[in-house]
Amino acid sequence: MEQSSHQFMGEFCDYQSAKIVIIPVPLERSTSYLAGTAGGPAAIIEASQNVELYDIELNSEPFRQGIHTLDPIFFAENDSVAAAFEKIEKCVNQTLKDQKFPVILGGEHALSFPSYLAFHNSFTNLSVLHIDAHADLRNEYLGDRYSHACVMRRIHEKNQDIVSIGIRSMCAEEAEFIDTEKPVIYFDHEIYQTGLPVRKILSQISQNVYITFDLDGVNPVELPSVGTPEPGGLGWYQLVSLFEDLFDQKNVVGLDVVELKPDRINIHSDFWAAKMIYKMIGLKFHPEG
Ligand SMILES: [Mn+2]
Repeated sequence: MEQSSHQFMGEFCDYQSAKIVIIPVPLERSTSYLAGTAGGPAAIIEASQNVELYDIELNSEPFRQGIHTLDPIFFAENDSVAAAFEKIEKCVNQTLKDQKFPVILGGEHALSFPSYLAFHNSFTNLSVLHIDAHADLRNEYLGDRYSHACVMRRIHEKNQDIVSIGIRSMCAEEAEFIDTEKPVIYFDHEIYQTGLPVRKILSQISQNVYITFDLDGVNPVELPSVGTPEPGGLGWYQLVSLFEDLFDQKNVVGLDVVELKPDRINIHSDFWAAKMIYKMIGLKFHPEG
């Protein structure tokens, strides 16, 4: 395998032989507080060059399953939302047609809607595991129905089979929606009290799972490089143990990791994201799992 710094984990595998396809999606159009998520995919790929190929807990080198990194999806400045979303959905759809395990790197959380649509049209019995500080259930935000702040509302319109974890910030409209629609949400303050009830969570998830992972769900002390660093949040080992059981018991069909807003000071955030993605790939293709 040839080395390449544009490849996730620095390991090149041709598309045909790869089981995993990394899709960089530098979408940034509706970020509300701090800008910079367009740089997320490149920062994750750069940081991944320094993640060890060997995983201690898995006692394996997950890259050997074959990871192919696509060129970043190109967005023109005058692309409409519809045009941008179509590019994303098409690209994800192609990888699913080709029987790959897609890993989508954001970019802002809005991209999870078109990405999810590709999975929605390819799988039945599909749940969405949503990790986030925010409910993202607004019907519209600043007049925009396709804002990052509305992404779970749009997904909910397609599929109510959603479990959200780590939520610790939302508006009154969202609270009302939750009261009426009763989506499954594990609020961060509840997790703080009781721990993460992994068994219960898994019992609420269907056999096929799409993960949408907004990195601001993580404690910002561990991972500060996000647009809206909310106090509280999930920790590395909490998430790793959730993922261990999830990947073991369910069929995770793909995932996105979004909202990294890289800066040169908090470079450990990029590393956190890269290592977690590699961990999830390892758990997906674990020889014994
Ligand atoms: Mn968020």
